[in-house]
Amino acid sequence: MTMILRYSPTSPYVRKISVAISELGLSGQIEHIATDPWNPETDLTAQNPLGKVPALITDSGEVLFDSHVICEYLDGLHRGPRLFPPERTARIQALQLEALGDGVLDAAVLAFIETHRRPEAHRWAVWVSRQRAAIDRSLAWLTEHIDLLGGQLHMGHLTVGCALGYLDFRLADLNWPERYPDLADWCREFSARESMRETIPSD
Ligand SMILES: N[C@@H](CCC(=O)N[C@@H](CS)C(=O)NCC(=O)O)C(=O)O
Repeated sequence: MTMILRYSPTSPYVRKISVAISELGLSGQIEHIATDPWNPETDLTAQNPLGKVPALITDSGEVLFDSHVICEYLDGLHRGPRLFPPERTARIQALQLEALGDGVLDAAVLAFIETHRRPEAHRWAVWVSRQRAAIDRSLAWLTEHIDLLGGQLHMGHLTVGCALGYLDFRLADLNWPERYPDLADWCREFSARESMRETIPSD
């Protein structure tokens, strides 16, 4: 069985998939197609109407997006412990943490685009501050709920790990590890996983 992952190497949402693939032992079943979603000529839009990566083409030709849906699909293809726990309370906790990690990523991507991609004359400082404030509140929330980051690996842990990694990659000036040392300790330990080490983003 071979699936195709349309990816960009710096996308943190793609990193979620790559970490999941590694953790689930599915690496041998995935072919990769590098895709620049910002290229106006891209054929990605024919497969994902949103024009975003990641997109996964299953072995039956079905196209799946976004990162949550793809991970849930991959989680149904193996026999090991689930990234999406079946038991209700554990599942809601995992989904909640995944939503928080995705929200941090959304805010970080918006702030990065506003600061580095938008023409200078059109940049809106209030918008950037709003995104950075959302990130800060989320890191404070994670620190208050640090216990949720323990236990059996699930999708929430994986997404928070990718989100914190993206902050280091794109918003290093936030200096978040200094301000949230408990979270930084967790992140250091989590980032030592093989799946995280083999997916470190670079330009
Ligand atoms: N919610 C989506 C977000 C995907 C996303 O925003 N991907 C970015 C790359 S980091 C993208 O393709 N952006 C192109 C665009 O917004 O047009 C997911 O979880 O997969």
